[in-house]
Amino acid sequence: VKLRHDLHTALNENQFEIHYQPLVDAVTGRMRSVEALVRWKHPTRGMISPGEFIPLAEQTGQIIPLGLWILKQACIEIADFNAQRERGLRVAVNISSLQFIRGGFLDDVRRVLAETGLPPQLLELEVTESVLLDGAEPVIELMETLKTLGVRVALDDFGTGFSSLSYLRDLPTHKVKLDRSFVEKTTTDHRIAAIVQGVITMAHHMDMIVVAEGIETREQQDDLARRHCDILQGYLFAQPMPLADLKKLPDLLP
Ligand code: G
Ligand code: G
Ligand code: NA
Ligand code: MN
Repeated sequence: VKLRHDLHTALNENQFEIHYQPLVDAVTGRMRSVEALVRWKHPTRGMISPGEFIPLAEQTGQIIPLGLWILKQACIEIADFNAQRERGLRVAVNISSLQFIRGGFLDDVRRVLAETGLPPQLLELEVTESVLLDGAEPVIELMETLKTLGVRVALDDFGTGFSSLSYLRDLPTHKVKLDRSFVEKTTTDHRIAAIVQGVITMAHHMDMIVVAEGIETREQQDDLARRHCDILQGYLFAQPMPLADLKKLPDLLP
């Protein structure tokens, strides 16, 4: 109850910060993009996980201003990061379903890109299957419009919801992120391995890129690379980190 109240002042008092976790090319090992993950530095409780406060912000409606702040801050910071490099790093921002399906989101994206100068091609939005709960058509339309802007959409936590296959069929997404609950078990459970292989093959036939999340061991890295997964993400390569640390990171990981 207290936390819910604190959330209101947290934005005004600048208590949020964004950490970035690298995603690496499965073949070359090079960092190609980062995922923005919000953190709350609570004045008395210390770091609070988004797993705790994002659902709360969704309940209170605070997710709308908070989500906009995260989107803009991530674009500002990665545009700043890119100003010192030859090749642009892409940033993936998690978008709550409530934020994504709300009228006005498209305008927010356009405005943030214009204000921050980040090229649309360097912005990716991560949404989960739950964006479809209130109907697919407006979501498909929004994704098509984003695509014409040059902004990509990735389907996050793939495999944890239901009807995943029809979502894959209907949504104009560019990328699927295999949930880490699958990655965890590909090397030990042959049925999970079959699903993972099937999703990768299917996604490739639909010209989609596949990301495996939660890679923690060499064995998982080798296994997913052998299955032609395109991009890998996980503690094996790097934890989410503040922008200052990201700036010190080598291009080739680990
Ligand atoms: O970073 P961590 O593993 O603690 O994140 C926990 C959960 O919070 C994940 O499901 C992640 O997608 C979500 N999350 C992290 N950052 C953001 C964000 O900026 N916006 C939204 N909507 N969700 C986020
Ligand atoms: O729901 P989403 O996929 O956005 O969640 C991302 C969350 O997963 C982040 O909170 C991030 O900290 C966490 N994460 C990233 N890599 C790993 C990993 O290798 N292992 C585990 N257990 N969690 C990870
Ligand atoms: Na995500
Ligand atoms: Mn995920």
